Amino acid sequence: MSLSSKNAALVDKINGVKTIWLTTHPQADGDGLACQAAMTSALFELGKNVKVMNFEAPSGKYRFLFERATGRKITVAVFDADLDPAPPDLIILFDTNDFRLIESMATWARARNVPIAVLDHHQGQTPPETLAWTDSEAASSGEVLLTLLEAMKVPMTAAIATALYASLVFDTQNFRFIRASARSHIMAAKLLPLVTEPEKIHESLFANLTPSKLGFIAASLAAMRIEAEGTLAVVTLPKTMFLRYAADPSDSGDVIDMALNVNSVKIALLLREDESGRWKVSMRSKRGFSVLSAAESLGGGGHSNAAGATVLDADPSSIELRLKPLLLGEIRSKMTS
Ligand SMILES: [Mn+2]
Repeated sequence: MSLSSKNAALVDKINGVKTIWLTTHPQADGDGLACQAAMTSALFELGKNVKVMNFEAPSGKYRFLFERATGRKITVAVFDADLDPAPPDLIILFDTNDFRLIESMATWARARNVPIAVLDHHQGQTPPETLAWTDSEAASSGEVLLTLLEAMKVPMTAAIATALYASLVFDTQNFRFIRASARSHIMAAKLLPLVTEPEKIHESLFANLTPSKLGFIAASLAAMRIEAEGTLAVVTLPKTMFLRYAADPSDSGDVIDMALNVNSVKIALLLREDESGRWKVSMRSKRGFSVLSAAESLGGGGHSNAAGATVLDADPSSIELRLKPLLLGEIRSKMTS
């Protein structure tokens, strides 16, 4: 395989340095974290000093990646510019190319001349001077990382294969979102001979309900309204709901996913109170319907099928009242077109 000059430059850089941090976007998910676990094992093989440096501790369902996926313990540190840690020679950012998401680290690194390389599968351009290994046709960052590790001729170990397999099943949601390509399945076929208990990975990522979380989901679904001839799902989750069930804010992701699994629902709207009077608005839509401009109307952003905003000093019914005409307008215009 011949490498583009940009890809070759990243390989040279990794080979030439000693200390590397691996980071990913805040509210890290199974793709970014699994890439970090796989890359840590790979860099251990190459004799590098590696540190996973994130913006929060990984949530419980992802911890297995750092416990089981390697023979050596992986330390996951939380970045704090004020502590001014000893700078590494290189930082690799996984699963996003948006430096605004890691602004505190990017600013800190720039002042210390630490380069940040990108390994990602999202749309978007990295600046020409940025070291990068990207493929926007890949269904997961893990798939992109596998090509890097193959190019670097890193021997495939059980630890690396297990973590890459976790990235793959997470980001494709069990091979559902494969971008109409066989690449995810081909990758799985390559990795599986080295993955001892693949079903355990599926269990950790997807079958991680607890009785209290089930209670939270049941109460959230009971509070959900399905309106406009079944096309719009709306759910409001006050902070008290999270406290009652000891639920994590990220647990609301399962609720909005379920709303969109209703066959008639085109758009799902979730309002979550993070602090008193501070509401996180999340919207999801089926293919062909966009929630981006509704999010932008509240000063937020995202992309066509998943967007959101944070609204301060508001009550949920007034937010809903502002959004509903936009969302219903979107549903009507796309359903009649
Ligand atoms: Mn991803």
